[in-house]
Amino acid sequence: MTRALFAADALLPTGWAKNVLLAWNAAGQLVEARAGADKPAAAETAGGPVIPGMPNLHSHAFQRAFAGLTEHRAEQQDSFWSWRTLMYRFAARLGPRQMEDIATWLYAEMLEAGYTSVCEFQYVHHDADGKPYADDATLSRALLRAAHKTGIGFTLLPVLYQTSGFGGLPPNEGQRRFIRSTDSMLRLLEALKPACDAQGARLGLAPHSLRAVPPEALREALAGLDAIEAGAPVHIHIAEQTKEVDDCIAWSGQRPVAWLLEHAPVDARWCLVHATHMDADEYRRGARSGAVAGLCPTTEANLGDGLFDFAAWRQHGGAWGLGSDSHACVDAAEELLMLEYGQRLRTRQRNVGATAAQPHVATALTLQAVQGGAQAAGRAIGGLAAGQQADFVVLDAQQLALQGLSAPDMLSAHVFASHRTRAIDAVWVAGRPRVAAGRHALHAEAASAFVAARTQLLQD
Ligand code: NGQ
Ligand code: ZN
Repeated sequence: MTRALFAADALLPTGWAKNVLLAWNAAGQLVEARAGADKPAAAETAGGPVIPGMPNLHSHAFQRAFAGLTEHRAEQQDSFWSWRTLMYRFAARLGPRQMEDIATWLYAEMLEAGYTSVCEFQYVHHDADGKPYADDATLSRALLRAAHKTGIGFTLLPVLYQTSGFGGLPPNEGQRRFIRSTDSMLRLLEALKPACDAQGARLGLAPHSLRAVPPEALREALAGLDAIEAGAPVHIHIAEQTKEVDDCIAWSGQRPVAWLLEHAPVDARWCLVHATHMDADEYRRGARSGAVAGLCPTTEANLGDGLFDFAAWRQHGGAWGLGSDSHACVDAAEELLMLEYGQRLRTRQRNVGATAAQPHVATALTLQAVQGGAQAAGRAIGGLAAGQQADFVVLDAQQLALQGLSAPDMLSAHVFASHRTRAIDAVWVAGRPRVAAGRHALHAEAASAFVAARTQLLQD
């Protein structure tokens, strides 16, 4: 079995290096990532530059089957909230088989697109009537199976959801499949823990948002979580829409991020998903808390959320990573492109994502997003270094956009000059090849099961 790969060029945490030998153990963990190495006779040579696999820190898998279906006017002035009404309607009929088939195709797509792990923010818990399944963990287990089949690394974040708005507003009809008590949430985590451990997945908790989780429940859930999985990741949607900010101020006198920082022990285990609308003080305190900002550039654009102030966050040393969220787009390179372009449009400058240490935007952004994504996932997937999992992507040096370029320019071309084509040759997770010649082994069968599931869901 292959346990080593030799690369003429590889992106290490410190930057691009030449003649890199990647070697890993039977558990799929890198034991070395050494530059200036000689190629061992037995090692395979990568067909192009090797970059670290991108962790995807935010996914609602079932929404992949809904992508593209709300791009027409439904109200005089469509918004995030009118999209959400349609999304709830779509989610209302989803069953376990469809969940598994949609997620299997999605995770295969993710692997083909350069993501090697995913954090699944899983909130559809109950059956179509809102009653718990006989096995309460049914839909979460469907996602675990999909991850296992495709080989993608996994962090499962069961979602706590109790109210429809700040101040304890009762949930609405469209939310009936999401609702559970804090106690039943903790029991669900206990039930899922052995299944996660068995496949090397990390278990965490996602209080959906301050809209959906009252302060008391947030406190109790966090206290209970540590008894089940100490230090587990905690992800929350925060300040995505200005209405959410206004409602939070009306309820508490504070903006959502400010409220959270004051009332919860926000630190490096936290992922603040979206955090789109913050004032200067929230940027400073949020970044310094050590939490990861979970940026989902294409979904945030698709839903009309607004633009995160990337410079303000990074100025205070803020960690960040990428999520594909609603999966309007499933492509790590396109998320980087959208992030950088949003900031260029916002600041009327170029190469906003570059840093003092790393002038190439795609390289600088990739390294930071891998770090932040690994932190949010709560797994050792932080890049090409000993002790991290052997998760990596081999770019296709033969792709027209890349041919004849230096390694940093090949990554730039992958992100900025090859949209809607793929410049990925191979993808490895935990030292196992999952994508070869651009295709996942399950590509064909997973694609037809996905289309069948979507067709069922759209029939009435
Ligand atoms: C979600 N998605 O949970 O799927 C949310 C919409 C909500 C995004 N925020 C629902 N992108 O936030 O209430
Ligand atoms: Zn989300």
